[in-house]
Amino acid sequence: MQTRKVNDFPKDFLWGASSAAFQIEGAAYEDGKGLSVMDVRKVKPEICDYSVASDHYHRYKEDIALMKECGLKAYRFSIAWTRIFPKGNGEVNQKGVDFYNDLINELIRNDIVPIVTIYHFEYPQGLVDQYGGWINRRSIEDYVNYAEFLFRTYGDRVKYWLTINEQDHVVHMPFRLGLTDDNRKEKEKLGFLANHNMCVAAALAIKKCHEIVEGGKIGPATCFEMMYPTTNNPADMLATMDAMEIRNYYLLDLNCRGEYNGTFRRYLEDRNMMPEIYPGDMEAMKENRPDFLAFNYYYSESISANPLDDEHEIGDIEFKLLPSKEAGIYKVVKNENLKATLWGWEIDDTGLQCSARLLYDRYRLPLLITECGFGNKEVWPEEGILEDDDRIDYLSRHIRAVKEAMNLGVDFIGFCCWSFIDLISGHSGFSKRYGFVYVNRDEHDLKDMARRKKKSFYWYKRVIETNGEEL
Ligand code: BGP
Repeated sequence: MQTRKVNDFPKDFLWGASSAAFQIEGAAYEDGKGLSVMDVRKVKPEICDYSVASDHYHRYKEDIALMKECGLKAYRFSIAWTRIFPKGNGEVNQKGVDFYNDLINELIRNDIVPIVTIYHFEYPQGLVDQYGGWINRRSIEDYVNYAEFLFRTYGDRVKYWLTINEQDHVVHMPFRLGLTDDNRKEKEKLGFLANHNMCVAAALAIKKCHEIVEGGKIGPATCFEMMYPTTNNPADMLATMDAMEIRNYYLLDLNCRGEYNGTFRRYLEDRNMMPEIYPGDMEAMKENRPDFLAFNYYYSESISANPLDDEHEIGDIEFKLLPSKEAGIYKVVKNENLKATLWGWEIDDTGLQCSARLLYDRYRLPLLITECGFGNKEVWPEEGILEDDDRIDYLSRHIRAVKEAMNLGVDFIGFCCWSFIDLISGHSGFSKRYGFVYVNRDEHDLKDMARRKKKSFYWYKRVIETNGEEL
């Protein structure tokens, strides 16, 4: 809806940026850190591994000084579970504990609010080796103990906590559970078992946070893919509603309402994928509601009906990393109205406004954008600075979408761009950059790792200075 006036951002809006430990820190084998599933994952030879990343572990002070210069109000980062508990449980690694104490103190000294993700993809390989990881009930206790340790150690200074990053992606990507990539159909079933255990674990961590951290706020950080019916054929609308339930809302309904919604329950039962629910599981979720809902938003999807045919039966799924086609339910198709990034992610700021309004309508929780950004191939020019106008355009539109959603009553806490400095992409190594600050390294040539401010750095600084007036 267009209105005569669009309200300003509130004064305490958290202008921030995001990262994840394994993508930024490096020092993967230093100071007692244990191995995570990301460390042991075999990457394609043309792509770098996570061992050095952006070397933030050694250069965090320099990076925080740049954040301060840019005017960041908040920094969302994750704690590497295996720096704290190298095997996932048992002995604590003091050097890891010290690192995050130093990082948090440095942020606070620079007036930057720390927002901490407890677990961002890097599940301890030790727990997979001990008992299979998330697919075993024992995982619940180990996650809760780890979270409790963080609350007791850092909770005096960290007031914003995120339980699990993109649990929905973990569910559908076996390697993130420490499982092999073969037999994806069977892995879907295990994924939903892991999902249940993660939901119980997150709910119990919320309880602990509320008990331990004075003034603490905690919520999930999900990935929300806005979905549109491709045509006005009612069958496409139905397919879109189904896809939204089984790809987006299934998890948030568990996290925020403590329920398996009707469509999702039927979906799981029909495919013999319903996990066993133990006494107290659903109560734990119902009784421990998050304080806010964080979400990562990059693109939208166009959905068409996908009726069963002679070649496909119920349960047949095709993946493009995530499920992209399910027989008898839906398929993702190209949206002819949108441009896309080099990786085919369709750029859609309107989709962000739609997502925010749908989420706020359904859960009535304050929202926080924990990731939003534009990945690109970039080379620092011989003269001048890198002019990343596409990134500026992308972010400017998406921030405006948040402003417009707020104008219509949606409650937002802040906006964290992905990312502040260049870091390793989840699937495309160092060739897909997201930062306001260029890190001088290539896929395999580490060069000098110097930090260089791109044009977007100055743009974001101005956005923050004007509290979103100048976009
Ligand atoms: C999200 C993850 C991040 C980050 C981002 C960009 O799914 O939470 O860790 O990687 O996506 O994705 P990519 O790096 O694949 O472009």
